[in-house]
Amino acid sequence: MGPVLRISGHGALTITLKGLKARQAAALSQILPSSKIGADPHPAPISFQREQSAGTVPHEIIMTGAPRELRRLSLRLAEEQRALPGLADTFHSLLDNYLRSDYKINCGGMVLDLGSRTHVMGILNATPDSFSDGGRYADAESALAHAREMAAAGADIIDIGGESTRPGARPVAEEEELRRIIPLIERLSAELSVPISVDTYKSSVAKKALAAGARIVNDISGLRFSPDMADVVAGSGAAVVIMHIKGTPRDMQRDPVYDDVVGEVMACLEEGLELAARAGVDREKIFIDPGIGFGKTLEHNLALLDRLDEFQALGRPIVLGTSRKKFIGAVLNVPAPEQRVDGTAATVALGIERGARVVRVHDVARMAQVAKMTDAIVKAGRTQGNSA
Ligand code: HH2
Repeated sequence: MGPVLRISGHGALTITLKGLKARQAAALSQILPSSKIGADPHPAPISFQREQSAGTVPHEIIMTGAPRELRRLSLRLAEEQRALPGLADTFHSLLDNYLRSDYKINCGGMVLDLGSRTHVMGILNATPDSFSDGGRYADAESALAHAREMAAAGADIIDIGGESTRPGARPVAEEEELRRIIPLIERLSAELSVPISVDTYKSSVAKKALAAGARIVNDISGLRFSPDMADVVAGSGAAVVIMHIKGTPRDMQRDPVYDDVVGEVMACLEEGLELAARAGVDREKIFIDPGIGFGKTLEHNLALLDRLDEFQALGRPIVLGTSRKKFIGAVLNVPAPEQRVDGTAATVALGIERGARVVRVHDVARMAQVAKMTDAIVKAGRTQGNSA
């Protein structure tokens, strides 16, 4: 029998440093080969690649290595403060954020331990026109029954919405949105032991929902559509989901264009985090969400999913909302949303592997199983020593 060769991409991370000045790139190039040295008898080396750029063009360095080796490199960089000021801190916090999984979110007094397992957010659309389940839970009794059923099936959060934000949807008047959701929030927050989240971008609705017992504000506009939404959240002690959208539900699917969809969505979420910070929202209460289907083509959605792990660099837990969405129907050629459950399962499993900590889904019982199975696999990988 000949030699056995094995290769695996598992456990290696790639860090790209852009915009370096020539002397910084030169200083880093000096350090990088020597960062192979370590106490480990079989250190995984850091490989690096320096983009050759002429004159004043910023340099780029791409490093690939095991998390433990990159951590060692960050210590080595700290010794080079003079040549590379601030780089060690940035590098260190980037790694910390990327590898962090111990999030505990205090939602108005109820704590979600996201480090223990992936959490499932069950969708309750109290609307006549949602893309997948519009009209099914428009009357209070069926909505309450469905929420109870989702909680019993393993939902960790119940997300209640009174306005569809599907592509092309028109806004609903505030009074109508309140009429649809407030009685449900009052009943369910008193009855269930899981937090209730309110899916709204209107600060006036969020305020009343929080008073009625909601503990999370899920804002598809990332605090942008209502100027005082961040203030409402800050003053309440509630947690908040900052989601990315390009445009408004009405116009978002009219030919959305990005140069670099992941980079642009990340930058927008970062701005949302800054906006929240300025209003005094506790950063430890914030979830981020790339907003699958909100101003994105099929290719954009697939790229966001494939590179979802990059959002971990923002240091906040990722919510992923792919459930039954149109891009799944486009890939599988399945027009009926309720027949997109297997496709949803694929996105949930892959999303968790890429770092999603909360999955927002219609089919709670089935996706809770998918999440549990995926968690077990991911955990097995971690205990085999891929962590830093
Ligand atoms: N997607 C929808 C609504 N709210 N919130 C977050 N955080 N992430 C999402 O991806 C997301 C969301 C759209 O789905 P749905 O509620 O099922 O449909 P509709 O807007 O038609 O009610």
